[in-house]
Amino acid sequence: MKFGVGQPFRRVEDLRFITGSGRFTDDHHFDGEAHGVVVRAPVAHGVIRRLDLGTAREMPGVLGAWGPADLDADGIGPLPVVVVLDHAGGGRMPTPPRPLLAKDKVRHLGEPLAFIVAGTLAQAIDAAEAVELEIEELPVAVDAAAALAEGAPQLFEEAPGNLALHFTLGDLDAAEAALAASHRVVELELVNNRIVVSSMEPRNAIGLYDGEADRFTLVTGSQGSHMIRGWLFQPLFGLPEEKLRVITPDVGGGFGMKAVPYPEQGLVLYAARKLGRPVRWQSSRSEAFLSDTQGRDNLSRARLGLDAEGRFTALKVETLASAGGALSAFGVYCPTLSGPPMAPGVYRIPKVATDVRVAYTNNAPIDAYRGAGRPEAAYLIERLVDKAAREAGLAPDALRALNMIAPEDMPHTTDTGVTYDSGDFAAVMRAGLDAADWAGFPARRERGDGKLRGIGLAYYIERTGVPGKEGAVVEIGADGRILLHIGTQSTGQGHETTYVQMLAEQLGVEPELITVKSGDTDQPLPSAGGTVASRTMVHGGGALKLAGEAVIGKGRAAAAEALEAPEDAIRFDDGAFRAEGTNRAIGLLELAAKTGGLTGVGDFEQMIGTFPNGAHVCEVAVDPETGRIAVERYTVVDDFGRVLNPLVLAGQIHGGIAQGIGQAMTENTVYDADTGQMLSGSFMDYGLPRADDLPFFSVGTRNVPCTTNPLGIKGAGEAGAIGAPPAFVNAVVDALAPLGIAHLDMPLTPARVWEAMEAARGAA
Ligand code: SMO
Repeated sequence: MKFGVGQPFRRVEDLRFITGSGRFTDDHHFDGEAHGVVVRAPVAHGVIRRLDLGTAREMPGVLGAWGPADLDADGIGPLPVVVVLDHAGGGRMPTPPRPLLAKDKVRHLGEPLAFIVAGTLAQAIDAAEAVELEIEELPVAVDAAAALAEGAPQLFEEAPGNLALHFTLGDLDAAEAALAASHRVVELELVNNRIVVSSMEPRNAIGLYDGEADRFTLVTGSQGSHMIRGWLFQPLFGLPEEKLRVITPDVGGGFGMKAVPYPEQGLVLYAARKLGRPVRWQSSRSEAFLSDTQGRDNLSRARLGLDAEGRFTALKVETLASAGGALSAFGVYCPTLSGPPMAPGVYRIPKVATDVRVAYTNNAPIDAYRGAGRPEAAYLIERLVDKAAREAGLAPDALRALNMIAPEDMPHTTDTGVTYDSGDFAAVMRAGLDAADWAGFPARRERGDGKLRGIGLAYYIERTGVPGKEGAVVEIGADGRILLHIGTQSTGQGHETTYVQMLAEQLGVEPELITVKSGDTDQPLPSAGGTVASRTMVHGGGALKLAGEAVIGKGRAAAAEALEAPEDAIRFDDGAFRAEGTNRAIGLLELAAKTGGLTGVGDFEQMIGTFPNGAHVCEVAVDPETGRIAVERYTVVDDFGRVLNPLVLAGQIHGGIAQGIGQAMTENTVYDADTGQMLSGSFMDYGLPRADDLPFFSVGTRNVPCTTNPLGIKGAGEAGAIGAPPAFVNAVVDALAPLGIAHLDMPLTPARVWEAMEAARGAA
């Protein structure tokens, strides 16, 4: 089947996107709509002495202006915190409330202070500038180490010492003892740099209120309309969630950042009810830098023990992580529940323990970013193993092969309590090395052009999937059109294509007949979980399969009647029902026309994650004069269990690698340590990677089917961003090793590399 599962079926959504006919939130307009602007904190830490909206309210065109006291008076609650844990030593972590508009104090630059709505955007901006504001500035702490230091400025009264959460995993003493008994201990301290998520489409929200029905509608770019409704509405408005319909149309990038609720989504709903007219808010790029949740931002010290043969004995990690100046929905999730369990990577390590302190800091809240903790874990272990190989005088691939969990050990439960169901890491690594011509690198290293060349290998594994349900409904109309309702949300990945492909194959129909609908809480779905953690094809694909089976089941009953044969004699294949032992048959679509339509519902639950894994091999050339790095070759071989569409998959891997190399080479969120002002607040200062920073990628798979979901697949959305940073940094360190450089912290900008080379040359 030319469009069947496994085929490189071209993306069905691209015509719409590349011809400008996508329909994003900002493309939606409503009669009588008004424009909202958020007044934001111009300082990173301070006491609000005065917030006077009087002048702003008198400005031309202004319809309303609200501050925190107005929200309080109307009983609007704070944003919810979804992940709340106990401290390692006991006692619940504090959850200081995060109101939609800051009360009394501001704790990060760009924190919302007031919401102004006017007839035009220009009027709202003018009025926002007329807000009278006095903030008494306080000293700041913009990273976790500074925030946890003695005498650091205190952000929240509820969190003494700025400690958001103290988290441990594993037996710290046992790991320490195992390290002490090791033949060799390799130590590494590294930074995982803070990243601005940089979605192509900045955030947005349009609020509508129907007074007669007493019902709200929110149009907003998100990673799942149901998810946002569940987390946002009840906590804020205290109303049952049926009172809110959330619509998410086309979305230009989410990457975890749009999985969480934001103040502005509540503000437009609040203002819409106050004014009785639609209120829209669209983030500018500058606001996105200040107010989107950001990713990563932690500092780790890790020690890996080896025995005399090079076998790993123990791993101990101590991490300081930033939460930012407010707790986002999953604020503490990435450095605790998500990253540390994956610390051992693909290796047999008998004792693994992690100690994490998450701190409040005077900058944007931290939350999920493509991989959400697993990239941090992979970066750490893969840098550490590379350093161990160098110190032990072993080849990096040989040391990895020696320690990899073997296929015959599957399922394997790590000392961190994670069970890998399947995988053949050594074989996939070998395939990656072969594809990259690893063995041929020595001949490529010296080319007489003065460049310092290096090759880097990283073998990542990650855990996908937030446990839970996903529903799907397949409606075959009497007109032969097929509608698939699903609750996952594409933010550009190409879900429509893959779903169409899967359903077309299952039903034996032409793909053109199928339309995919998602992003509306009014859809008739039994459940909906949204798109996070590379879960869409496992969860949504599972739901689709069940819904397809259900519609075929209904068809079989109807076919039995139409063909005058017992139901158990009806076979379905290639789009038609046939009565066994006869020549009678009826097509699925013909049957739908006859019966006035067929509907099938699937509700799929998956509580176990999948473990995609693979080898990334990167080759770089460092200019010894300028420190500029050219990525010359990049090769990946992944294990995704089973490939649904190699084109869509390659797109995911390409984007992931770009984000991973971006973090490792050019991207860095910088806040001034003295003032908390953002020094990287635009794309002039923040180095998003450009096309010419990246080579063509060679991507391939060597799949080992996943045993814990019916499709046998492993989630692929985040994988590229997880393998890339360690492969890239390992390559650069390989290039610079002759100078005696053993580690460099991301991002490896020309300035940073040049400084390191200068220091090394000076020391030599
Ligand atoms: S970083 Mo993702 O959307 O779980």
